[in-house]
Amino acid sequence: MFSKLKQLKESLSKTRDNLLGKIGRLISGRKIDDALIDEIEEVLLKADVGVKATQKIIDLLHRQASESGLADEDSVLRLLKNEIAGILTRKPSSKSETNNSRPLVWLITGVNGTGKTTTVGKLAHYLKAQGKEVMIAACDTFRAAAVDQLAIWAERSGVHFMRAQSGADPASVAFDAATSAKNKNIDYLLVDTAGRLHTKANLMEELRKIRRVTEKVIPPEQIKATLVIDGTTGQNALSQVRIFTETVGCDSLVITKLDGTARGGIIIAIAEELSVPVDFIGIGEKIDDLQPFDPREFVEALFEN
Ligand SMILES: Nc1nc2c(ncn2[C@@H]2O[C@H](COP(=O)(O)OP(=O)(O)OP(=O)(O)O)[C@@H](O)[C@H]2O)c(=O)[nH]1
Ligand SMILES: [Mg+2]
Repeated sequence: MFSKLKQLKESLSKTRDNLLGKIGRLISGRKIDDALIDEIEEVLLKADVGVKATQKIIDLLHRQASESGLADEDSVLRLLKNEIAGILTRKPSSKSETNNSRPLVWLITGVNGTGKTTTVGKLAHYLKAQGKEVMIAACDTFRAAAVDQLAIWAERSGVHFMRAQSGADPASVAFDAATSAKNKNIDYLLVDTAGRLHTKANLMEELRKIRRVTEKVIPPEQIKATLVIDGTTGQNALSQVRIFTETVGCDSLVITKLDGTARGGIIIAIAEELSVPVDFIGIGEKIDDLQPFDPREFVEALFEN
C-alpha cells in the first residue's frame, strides 16, 4: 500500500534535491560564514522560495551565526526546517471549512494549462470518496476533448456531470448547474472554467459573469473562487494570484505539478507573500494524485528522504 506521505515524498524528490540537497552539499565540511550564507541565499532564490521568504531565512542565519554561532551542517538544516515550517503553517483558514450551508460552489479558475480540468476530476473523486454528493459543471466551451475526458472521470467516480454545448455561453451552464445542484441537495458543485490569460480583459469579464450568474442562485459566501497554479511556473504565480484576486476573487489555491518539478519552493513564497491558503496540491496526472495541503507533512517530505 502506497502511503500518502510516501507518495508526497516521492513527488517532491526533485524539489528536495534542488533545495535542501543542494544546501546540504554546499555546507558539507565548510565553515558557516557570510560567504557560505550568500551561497545559500542563491540556492533559495533559484528554488523559487521568493525574495521575501529568502530574506527572512537569510537574516535569521546571519543573526544566529553572529549570536550563538552555527556550529555545523545539522544546526543550519534544523534552523531552515523550523523557519520553513513556520512560514507554511501560518496559513489562514479556508472559507469552506467554516460554512455548513450547501451546496458549496468551487469556481475553478486559472491561466491556460495549469491543470484545472484534471484538478476538478481529482477533487470530485476525493470528495465523493468522503461520502459527499458532487456535481461537476464543465464550463469550458473550447476544449471538447478535455471535457470528454472529464466526463469519463466523473462517471468513474459516480458524480453528477453537466456540460456546455460547444459555443454555448459558459455562464448559462454555470447557472443551470447551480440551480440543479441546489434542487438535488448536492454538497459540492465544482465549476471547471476555460484557461485564460489574466491579461485578457474580455476573458476575465466572462469569468466575472460566471460568478455573477451563479450568485443569482447561490449566496456569495457559499462560493469559493479557487485558483489553480502550475507549480512549475515560478515567481509569475504571485502575479497570477494578485490579478485573479482583483477580478474574480481568490479564496484558495491549488498548486499542481509538484511532481517532476524542482521548483516546488514556490509554495513557500506563496505562503510568505500572500494571505491565500493552499487547499490542495497536485502531485501527478492520475485521479488520486491530489492531496489536501498539510504544511507539516509537506515540510517532512521536503526534509526527509
Ligand atoms: N505531472 C502532473 N501533471 C498534471 C498535474 N495536473 C495536471 N497535469 C497535466 O497537465 C496537463 C494540463 O492539464 P489540464 O487539466 O487539461 O489543464 P487545464 O488548466 O484544464 O487546461 P486549459 O483548460 O486548457 O486551460 C495535462 O496533461 C494534465 O495531465 C499534476 O499535478 N502533475
Ligand atoms: Mg481545462
